[in-house]
Amino acid sequence: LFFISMSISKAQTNYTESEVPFFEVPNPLTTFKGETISTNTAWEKSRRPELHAFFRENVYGRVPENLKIDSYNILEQDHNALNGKAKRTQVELTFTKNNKELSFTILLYLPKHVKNTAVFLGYNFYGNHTITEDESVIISTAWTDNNKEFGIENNTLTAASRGKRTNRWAIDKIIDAGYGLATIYYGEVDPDKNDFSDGIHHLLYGENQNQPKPDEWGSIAAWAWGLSKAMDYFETNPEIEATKVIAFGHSRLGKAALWAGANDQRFAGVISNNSGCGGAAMSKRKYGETLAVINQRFPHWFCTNFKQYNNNEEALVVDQHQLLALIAPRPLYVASAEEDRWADPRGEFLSAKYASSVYELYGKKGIGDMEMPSTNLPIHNTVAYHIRTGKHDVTDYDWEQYIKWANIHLR
Ligand code: GTR
Repeated sequence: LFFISMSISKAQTNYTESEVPFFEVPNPLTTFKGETISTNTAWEKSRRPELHAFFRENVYGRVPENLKIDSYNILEQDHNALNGKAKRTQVELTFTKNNKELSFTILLYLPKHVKNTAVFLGYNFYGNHTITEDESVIISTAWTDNNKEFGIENNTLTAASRGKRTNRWAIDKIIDAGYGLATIYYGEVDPDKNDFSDGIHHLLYGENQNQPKPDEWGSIAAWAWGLSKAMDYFETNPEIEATKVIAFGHSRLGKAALWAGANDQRFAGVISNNSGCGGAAMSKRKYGETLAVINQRFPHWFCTNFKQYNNNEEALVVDQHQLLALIAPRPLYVASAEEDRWADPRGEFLSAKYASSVYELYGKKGIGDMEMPSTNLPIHNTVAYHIRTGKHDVTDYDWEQYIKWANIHLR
């Protein structure tokens, strides 16, 4: 089924730059009523709120109620993890509402030689146990997609996939650089399927409600919510410098990280790794994945209201660079990969570029140039960007850049 739907969508996919339609880029600094914004105070008072509200009600969907952590429970802890250089904690957060319950587990590694640690926080796709060979990492019992490569059958995670994604998580580099790493299996917050009877959504339904209302959260907003709840926990943990937590995410989880950073200004920065359509890439370019395609294949990701823009990008009064602008003045890193045309690398770059006018209101350096930098030649301003060689993935090269950039802008 996957291949059939891929071939249908690929057939309609535009990968030719000269066929990108002409459109006017919605100006982050002009309000919906046409007023010009020229100070950061005016941005924060009028423009930022109206843009944020637009994305909340028409793109990702609003969170019906802000649940607090009911309890947190340290499931496991080891002061000599990763050959003695890190402290490992596995902490479970539990939420209850309407006699229903949801729990998810944060796997946290903190370098032993650093106090008040800055942390990279990001979801993983196939369970915390996939990101490391560390035998003590608990295997999630949450629903997962079947995957032959990872030996996943019956939608259940097993030890067969332990360590299968170590390539995407440069844990040693992160710890050696003095940062902590926190990760969560995204399926524990909301299983990634078009089914709203599970995950966090169903805890918050009103009477007779069985799916979110048109302006209420899809899965991306639910995942973003989970990152904020992890932040609630970090604020209670004295070993973590909660004012220095960077939300990180790859692909769909990069979309979630961006939305988390836009919603929750406690995040010190955001890294979008190959987030593409509905993430960093500009929708109006219709290059690679389009709104119609993403909303068809993943009807549960965005809110129902967003579907009115399928094959109708012209009607959008915003574009994704304005999502990025909501993160200003905090450091923002947008990363692309050369072969990842589906995610529209140029559209991701232009988004970072067009968000930069808002950063400049704060005296921060964004992306100055309209030309993309050469491959593997990163720009490490407050708004950072690189395009590396290779495919849709997270590599050591990516992490090396994130660490260098965090050293400049977070320390
Ligand atoms: C693709 C989807 C992309 C991206 C990716 C991923 O199938 O079309 O938008 O989110 O999945 O998350 O790996």
